Formats: sequence, structure tokens, C-alpha cells
Amino acid sequence: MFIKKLYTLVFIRNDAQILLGLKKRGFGINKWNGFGGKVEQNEKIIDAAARELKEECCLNVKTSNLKNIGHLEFTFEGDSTMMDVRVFATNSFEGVPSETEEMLPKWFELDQIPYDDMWLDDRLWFPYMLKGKLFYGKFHYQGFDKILNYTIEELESMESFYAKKK
Ligand code: 6U4
Repeated sequence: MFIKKLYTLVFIRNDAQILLGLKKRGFGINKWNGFGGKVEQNEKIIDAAARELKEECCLNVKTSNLKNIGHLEFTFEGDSTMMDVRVFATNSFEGVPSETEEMLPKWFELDQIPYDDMWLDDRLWFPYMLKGKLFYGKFHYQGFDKILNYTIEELESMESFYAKKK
């Protein structure tokens, strides 16, 4: 059995561009990714998503504008922790993306996503996100640079996915 830890991951995007942040410290350092982090105790997942976005790149979003678009599970060989990552997207925000101690934000054209400097799994599930599909991905890593096995499926609805998962 795995010990599950809950994380959020938020993408700000429009029809042409997506906002990514270069992680400056800690887990995933020097990788481009969405904005997110650990859900705190007694915190709603959606509130954690908005909080982490604000902390990491100074943007404000209304939680009602955050759409849950995917679910990712990461496990690592020899480690009993499972990272349970809830992925959100929105094109509606207030503020100007600004660098913080944790992240350097930058807009990327949708056809110029820097996969070589991202988590290996991103190139596998980003295409679902970019096509507007809902997804469930499971990735088992050896270290941080090798995926031993994975599955990705398209979902009909996040609500029915979570209803079944319970
Ligand atoms: P600290 O440093 O304690 O403030 P916190 O910001 O709460 O941490 P952090 O930065 O460790 O959490 O969160 C990790 C972030 O990276 C989450 O948004 C989930 C995301 N993430 C983790 N593994 C990933 C992976 N393989 N692919 C991916 N995102 C991943 O695309």
C-alpha cells in the first residue's frame, strides 16, 4: 500500500500560449512545469491550487474558474509514497506573472513547449491537455529520469472518475 500525498498543478493557457514556471528550488528543480504544490491539512484542493499559483507566480484566480482537467499518480521504485496530483487549467486570471523565490514564469507558444527540460511524463500527457481532453495518468519512475511503466487514459468526466475511485 502507498502513502498518498496530495498535490496541485495549475496551467494558465489560452488558444496560443501556456504559462510555465522554471522551478528554482526543491523537487523538480530546473524543470519547466505548471504551478502547484502540497495540499495542506484541512485545506480544500481547489483552494490549495489557487494559493500555490499566487505564491509561485503572483497571479490571482477565482477558484470557480479553475477547471479540474486531469489526475496524475507518480510512484518511485523503492519508495512507498504516491504523489497524487490534481491538474487544473484556466484562461482567466488577474495580475502579471512575476518571478518568485520558487519559480520563474514564462509564456510558451503551444507548439514550442520545452519538453526536453520538463518531467519525462509531461510529453506523454500534455497532448491530452492541449487537445482539451480529460486524462488519468499513472507513472512509475526509477529515480527521476526513467519511467519504468505508465498508463494514460482519456476520461469522460472528472466527477464520474472520482465517484468511481472512492
Ligand atoms: P515546498 O518546496 O515545500 O514549498 P510545495 O511547493 O508545497 O513544496 P512541491 O514544489 O514539491 O510542493 O510540488 C511539486 C509540484 O510538482 C506539484 O505541483 C506537482 C508537480 N509534479 C510532481 N511530480 C511531477 C511530475 N512527474 N510531472 C509533472 N508535475 C509533477 O508534470
